[in-house]
Amino acid sequence: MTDFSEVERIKAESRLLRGTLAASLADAATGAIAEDDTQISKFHGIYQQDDRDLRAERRRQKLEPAYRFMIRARMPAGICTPAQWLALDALANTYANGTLRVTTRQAFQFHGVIKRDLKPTIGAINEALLSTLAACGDVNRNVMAPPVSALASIREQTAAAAAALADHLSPRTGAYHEIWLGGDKLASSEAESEPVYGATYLPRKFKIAFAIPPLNDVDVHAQDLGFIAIVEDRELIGYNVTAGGGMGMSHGLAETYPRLADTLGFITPEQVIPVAEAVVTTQRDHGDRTERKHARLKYTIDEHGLDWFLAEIQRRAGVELAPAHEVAFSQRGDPHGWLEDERGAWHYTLFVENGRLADRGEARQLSGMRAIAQVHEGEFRLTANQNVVIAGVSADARAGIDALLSEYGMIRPATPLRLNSLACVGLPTCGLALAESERYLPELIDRLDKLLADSGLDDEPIVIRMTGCPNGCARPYVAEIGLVGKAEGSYNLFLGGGFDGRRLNRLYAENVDDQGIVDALAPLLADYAARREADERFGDFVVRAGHVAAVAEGPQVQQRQQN
Ligand code: SRM
Ligand code: SF4
Repeated sequence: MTDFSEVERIKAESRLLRGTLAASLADAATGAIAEDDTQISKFHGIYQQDDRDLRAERRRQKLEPAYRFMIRARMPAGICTPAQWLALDALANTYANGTLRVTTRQAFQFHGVIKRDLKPTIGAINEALLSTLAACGDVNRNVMAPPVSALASIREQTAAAAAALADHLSPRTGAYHEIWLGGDKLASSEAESEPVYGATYLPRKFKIAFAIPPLNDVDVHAQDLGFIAIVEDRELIGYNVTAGGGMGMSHGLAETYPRLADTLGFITPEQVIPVAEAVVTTQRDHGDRTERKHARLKYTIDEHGLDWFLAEIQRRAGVELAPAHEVAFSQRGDPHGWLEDERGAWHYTLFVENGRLADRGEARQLSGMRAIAQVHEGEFRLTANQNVVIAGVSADARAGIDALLSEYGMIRPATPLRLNSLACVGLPTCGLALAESERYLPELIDRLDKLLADSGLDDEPIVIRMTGCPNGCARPYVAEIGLVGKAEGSYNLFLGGGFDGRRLNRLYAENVDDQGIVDALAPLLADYAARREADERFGDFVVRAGHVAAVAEGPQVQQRQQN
């Protein structure tokens, strides 16, 4: 295995994800787990981190870093019940840092859990009938599907398909039950098998989303595999299949790049699972296991060519894909506030800035959601835009929800720019962050809002996204304004992404600080206000006006960023 990456060795020796995790958890001499286990724990939904705000001081005091763990609970299509919400909320306060974090993949994260509290936290998540298994790691991650659609039955069908697919692609190892839930130890893992993944799982993470046009809230073209619902006469007739999307890149490594998915063709709803399995096993067998930075499906497709890839999928699935249908996307943001669906059920989308549910002064979104969960009879759905939908409210129950939203100060005035903003977690928990993200974007938006107001653009829903490093967790390369951390206080500014998520943006300015961002955007926004055409989006304008170079439109677009 000499050519294989170190993580491949760790997986191969892990006995289907056991590693030495049990011993690591029992070791009271350190707040950390063994180094190899930090890779294996990801498959169990756990990341070892340390509080980076405390690093220097801990070092000065000659203490080990303040090790804390992030736990991710996955939920296909972002759906959970009020009882599950209450269980997670209790854990946030008992074992985590008193906040709940909604992620850009419709999942929940807990931050700040110490080692000895991992077991009770994971036990309680499972008691609530949720799981952290495969929330991270080289496997299929949380499967996304739209949380709201005026077409209730189509939403239901895509959510059910997402759940079935998540189940089908879930690891089969008994390690999770054994380590976290007191399940019986197997004498040997040889009795077990991973029918889809095999003993070394995938070369890298793998991501799937369902979308219902015209809403592209899940950024379907940024996913390894996408299913775009095709609806005729209000009936779901099947899906366009897309493959090869991904955001991650590394500064200074030109062979890494964000890429939008290609469209492969059309399939019927019954063909979703065989086609998905064919894509996953193709990536399992042909993905790069020597270099993790080059191991995502997007690179496998670029190496082997799209024709080869399509032929391989069709052969493995025993399915011939039909020509894709025309689709148009016109919106990516969530429909904030109340929305009624075709069956007369009401859904309230609550804006949660950067996904952090917390109590801050009079704005008590965490407590407010707890109060709502105590009376709500429908369900909750997390959105890929880091918001929460209080779903399935009867007309009679609306007033009660409204009263709680206002009692807990949960609705704060927010401009369209803020409502269309996303920031990844970044500092202080993310070990890969080069710059602030979640803690900084709200302030920057205050300043940009002033610029927009000065140019009479306060009603413009410009999509702005920030990440603390180039990995792209808030999908910044499909934003109209993308800010990607390079170093403390310094960002690369990308402009010109398509409003519909179907065009990558371009690098516009490097290493800009707070004032540099404002200075770079001020003349562009003024020009936009002066010269834009009717209904022209900012991302389209900067391309048309020549502020950034044009890139090809359409699903096959691919752009290698300048580094
Ligand atoms: Fe991510 C790694 C947070 C969505 C691309 N991501 C990380 C880690 C786990 C850092 C690490 O490896 O040590 C971050 C934990 C931070 C923390 O303290 O919580 C992290 N990623 C997140 C979340 C929480 C961002 C958020 O603010 O919501 C999202 C959790 C999603 C979930 O529930 O599963 C999150 N990450 C994404 C997305 C968006 C998406 O999935 O649609 C992407 C871009 C799409 C893609 O995968 O290409 C993304 N994360 C990455 C990458 C780059 C992967 C690559 O191909 O290069 C890394 C780094 C890695 O894997 O080595 C990464
Ligand atoms: Fe961390 Fe980078 Fe992802 Fe932000 S984009 S959460 S800084 S890995």
